Amino acid sequence: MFPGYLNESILKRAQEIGQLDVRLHNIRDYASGKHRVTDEPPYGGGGGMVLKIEPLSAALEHILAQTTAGEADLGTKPEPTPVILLTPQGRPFSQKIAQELSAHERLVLVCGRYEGFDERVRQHLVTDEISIGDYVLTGGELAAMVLVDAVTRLLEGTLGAEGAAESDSHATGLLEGPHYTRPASFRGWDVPEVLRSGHDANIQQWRRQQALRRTWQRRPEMLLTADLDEADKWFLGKLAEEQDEGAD
Ligand code: 6GU
Repeated sequence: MFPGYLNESILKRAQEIGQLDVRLHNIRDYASGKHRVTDEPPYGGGGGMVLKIEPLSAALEHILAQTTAGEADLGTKPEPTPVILLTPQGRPFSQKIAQELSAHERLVLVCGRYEGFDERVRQHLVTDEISIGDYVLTGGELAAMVLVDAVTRLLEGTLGAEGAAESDSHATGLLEGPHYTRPASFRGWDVPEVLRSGHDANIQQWRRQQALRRTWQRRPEMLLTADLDEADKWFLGKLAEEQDEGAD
């Protein structure tokens, strides 16, 4: 399920430059008995299958004992290694959480394709639970890849010339404003004059105001926690006035 996405573009480059090392482990390999059973019906009945604790415990024990490429850094990075269960019941994933996680030398992501996990997994084996949104996926794998992607692009050197993570939507607490490239006019649809003016201060101001405008229009609640200066607040006041006038 993972190699296709891992072997393209930025995640591929991150591995080539030694910033990302993904190791896949099949929980079944840690299950005992001829049939290597990893799931069973729940105590008390009720249908569905539940991930057993022993194979996951054995897998985690093995994985946490492994060394990482950046082993020397382990002592200097936040510890202990987060062991993250991907589940719709987890805390909602966000850019802020991606930033927190990117400080760790190593992350362990636990994906299940089960009705549920034995509750003792939550209580004793994992340190965190994360959801990528309020909808249900058939398994945690896609969610794990979402997390790997969002964290990897924050690591030094991964974006190269392609972009700066600092100005991304959400990184600043605001949505990004619009971008344009050539041609200056297409079917009479023109690029805003200010962007072609070469006047850097005006361009920076315009970009900031566009980011504020877009956030105001689409995700106004983000403005409550964004880092805003006096000029930003003045501009938002103007947007509010515009809206009031429109309502008349
Ligand atoms: Cl992390 N896992 C599953 N199975 N479904 C989800 C999810 C995770 N986040 C949102 N839906």
